[in-house]
Amino acid sequence: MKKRWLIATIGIFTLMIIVGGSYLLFIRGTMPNNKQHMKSMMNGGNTTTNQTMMEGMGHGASVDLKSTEEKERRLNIPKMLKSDRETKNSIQYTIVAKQGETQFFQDSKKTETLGYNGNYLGPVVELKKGKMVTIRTVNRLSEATTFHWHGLVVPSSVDGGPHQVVKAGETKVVKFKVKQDESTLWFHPHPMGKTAEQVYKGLAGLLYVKDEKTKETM
Ligand SMILES: [Cu+2]
Repeated sequence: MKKRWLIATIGIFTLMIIVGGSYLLFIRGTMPNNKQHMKSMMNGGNTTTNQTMMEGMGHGASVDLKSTEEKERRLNIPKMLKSDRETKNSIQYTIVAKQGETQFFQDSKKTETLGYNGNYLGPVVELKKGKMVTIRTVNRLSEATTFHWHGLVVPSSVDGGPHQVVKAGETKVVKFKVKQDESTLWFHPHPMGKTAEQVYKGLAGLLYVKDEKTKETM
């Protein structure tokens, strides 16, 4: 029981770091591009102060805001995952956990990362209340993983806890019905002793549950 809480706490902190980091990259990416805003900021104080302020908000790494890449960095908004097949009452997806490489800074070495259907992080998986969902989970990592649907109301037999291992190279199919109201959830691995590492290397994706009240804005 203690271990489960420990794993849950590590998972939540890791998510906070990923979300917080993305938000800071977003702030850094958009602010220098907003010339008017930037100009007024510069007029209101000296560059060093603003730069130090912005660096102080971040993760401590000193980044030269003058570099073009920093000025043009944009939040990497995850793509919607295309379904393999969709009918009125059912939808099918394929989610592949794989190794990849990501270059986080200009001139930096590429970092070994993990991702779902890509090099880093994962897509948005849209689910609709009342529909049967079939997900083909594919493990292309060199180690075991699981596919856990965090916050989704599903039977434990398909929830991808540490006991539902998908070995390296294996594919497993899970099926469940979406029974909850609209919500924003996420999916991530939950293997014994490896959850935190796999998540902070990039295995995390979004689940959007829609229902009849959901307002379509996209
Ligand atoms: Cu979780």
